[in-house]
Amino acid sequence: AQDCQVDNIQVMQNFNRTKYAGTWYAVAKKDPVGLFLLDNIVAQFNIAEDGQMTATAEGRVIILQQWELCAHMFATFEDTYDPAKFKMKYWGAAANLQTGYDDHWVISTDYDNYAVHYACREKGYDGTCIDSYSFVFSRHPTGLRPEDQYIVTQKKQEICLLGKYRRVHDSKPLQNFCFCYF
Ligand code: DAO
Repeated sequence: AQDCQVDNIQVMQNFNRTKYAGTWYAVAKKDPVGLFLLDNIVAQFNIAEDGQMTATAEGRVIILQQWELCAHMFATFEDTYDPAKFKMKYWGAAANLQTGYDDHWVISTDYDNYAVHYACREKGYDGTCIDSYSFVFSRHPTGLRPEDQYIVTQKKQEICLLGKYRRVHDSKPLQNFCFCYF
């Protein structure tokens, strides 16, 4: 059983950022307080020659309570003592989009099919997370393969977020909404 202490969350062992690079489609998301990215979320991770990780991402957002648009986001990652734990600075291509500085932890990935991401924005006095968000990513725009469901469900449970995700890949066909492709 897990104690839900943020400090005790197990992340990916021997994380290899080069194998993680490339395109990931979000298939499920646990939202933070002040939800931003709704669905049709695609992230592209890049590793520079000096090893620095950056990302671009796009997704459907609603700004000013009514305007639906495709947000184009940028992120740079700072390394920490753990190769699977980064600090992520992010901002939007347009001024009305969200900016921030979040954790970006890779909980589990096989690099070729699935990845489970986690970010805790605020820890409570008891050490558990009171404002987290998490993406389940797939390499495939069609979603997770059935054989990856078990490990993903197990990881959701380990980070104490089982049952808190919504599906985000099929609310609108990817090809029809965000056409600002990489
Ligand atoms: O959608 O409510 C939310 C939180 C996510 C904000 C961060 C999005 C921009 C950076 C994406 C990089 C890859 C995950």
